[in-house]
Amino acid sequence: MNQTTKVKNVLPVFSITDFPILQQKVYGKRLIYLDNSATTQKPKPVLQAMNDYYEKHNANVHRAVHVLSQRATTLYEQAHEVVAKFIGAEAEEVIFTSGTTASLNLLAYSLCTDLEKGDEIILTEMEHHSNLVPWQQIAKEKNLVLKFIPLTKDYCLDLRQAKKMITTKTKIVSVTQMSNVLGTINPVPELVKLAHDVGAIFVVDAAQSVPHQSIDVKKLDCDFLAFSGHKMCGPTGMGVLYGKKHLLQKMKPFHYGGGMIREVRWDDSSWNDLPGKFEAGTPNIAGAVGLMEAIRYLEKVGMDNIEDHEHTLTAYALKKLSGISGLQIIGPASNPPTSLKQPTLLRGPVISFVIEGIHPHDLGEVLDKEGIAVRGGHHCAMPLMAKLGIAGTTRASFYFYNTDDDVDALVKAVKKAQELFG
Ligand code: C6P
Repeated sequence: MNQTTKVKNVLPVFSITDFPILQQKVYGKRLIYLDNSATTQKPKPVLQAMNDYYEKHNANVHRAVHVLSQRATTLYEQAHEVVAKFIGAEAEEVIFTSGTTASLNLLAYSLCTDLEKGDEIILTEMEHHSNLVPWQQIAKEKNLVLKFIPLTKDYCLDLRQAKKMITTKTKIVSVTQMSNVLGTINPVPELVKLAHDVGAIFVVDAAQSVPHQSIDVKKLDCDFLAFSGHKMCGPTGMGVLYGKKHLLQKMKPFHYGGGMIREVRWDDSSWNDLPGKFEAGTPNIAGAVGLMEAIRYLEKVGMDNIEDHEHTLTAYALKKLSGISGLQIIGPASNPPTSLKQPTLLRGPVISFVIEGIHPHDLGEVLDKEGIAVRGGHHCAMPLMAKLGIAGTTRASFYFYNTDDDVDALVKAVKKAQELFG
C-alpha cells in the first residue's frame, strides 16, 4: 500500500484512496475529517467484504446444514478468532454485541445481580455516559454506592485518591482507557492491580483505545473489556465484549432466546457454550465480517505505525493549537517526547478545546463551511463538563489517515472563526 499524495507527515503504509468517502469535496473544499472519536471512515476492503458477504454467502448462522449457512457460520466463527487474536484473547472469550454501549449494559446488569446494599462501584469523573448511566441505574435499583475517581488539575486521574477509594467494599471498578473528551490515557495496569488486590472486578471501556494502540488483554489482566467496530474502520452496530472465560462461565446470560440455549424444556432451559451463551438471536453477521476485515486492514497498516504516527501528529496539533491566543486545551497539554509505547504516555489523538467568546456549536459551523468535520458539545460526558465548569468543547479527533496538513487547515480555520466572531 502506497501513499501517493504529497502532504506533510503522512503514514506511508496505506493509500488514502482506500477511503472513497475522503476523496470528496464539501462546500468546494477538501473534506478534512476530524471526528474520528465519534466514528471512523471505512476502507474499500471492509466495504467489499460486507458487500461480498451479502452477494455471495448470506444465510443465518449455526442453524442449517445448507452450503450458504455453512459459509456464513464459518465466516462468523472466523471473525471471533480474528478479533480474539487482535486483543490477545481466546475466541470463546469474545462476545459480539452491537457496540461498547451494549457491552457495558450487559456487564452492568449481569455483574451486579449478586451485589448487596452498600457494595461499591468505582468509576472516574471522565466516563462517557455509556460507562456511567448503566452502573448508575442499577446502583439506584439495588442501593449500591457509586464513587468517581477525581481528576487532577492536569486532567489525569488522581491515583492517590484512587488508592484511598478502592477498598474491600469495592466490587467493580470500571474505567475508560482513553477519554473521548480529554484524550487522557489512564494507567489501566496500576488500576487493575488496585482492584484485584481487594478482590474487585476490573472493566475497561476501550472504545477509544483499541482503535489506536495494541491491546493485550492478558497483559492488562483486566476482567472485561468493551469496544466498538465503527471506531476502528469497521461497521456501525458491531461491538465486542471480552471477558475472562471463568467469569463469563459463571455469569447468567443477559438476553434469552434462540442461539443461546443448549436445551429448552417447558419449565427451564440450559445454556450454550461460550460465546453463544451471550449472543441470543440472529447476530450481525455482515457486521462481524466487516469488523474482521477492518482488523486485517489495521494489521496491514500496523498498530505500531498507527500509534507512532498519531503520537507525532497529536504533538504537532497540540503545539499549533496552543499557539492560538484565546484558545485553551481541555486535556493534557503536551505529549511526552517518548513513544506512545512508553509507560509515561499521557494522551491520545483526541484534542478538546474552548475559545473565548465562541460557542463550540458556532465554531463547528464555521469549520464545517471550511470542509472540516469536528464535534462540538458535551461529547456524552455531561458530568465531566459540569465538573470542569464548561458547557462543552470543540473536539478534533484524529486517525492514522490524518496529516499535519489537516492540522494546518484546522488552525487556519479556527483563526478565521476568531476574526469572524471577534
Ligand atoms: N463516543 C464520541 O463522539 P458506542 O456508541 O456504543 O459505539 O460507544 C460508546 C462510547 C463508550 N465509551 C467511550 C469512551 C466512547 O467514546 C463512546 C462513544 C462517541 O465520543 C460517540 S458519543
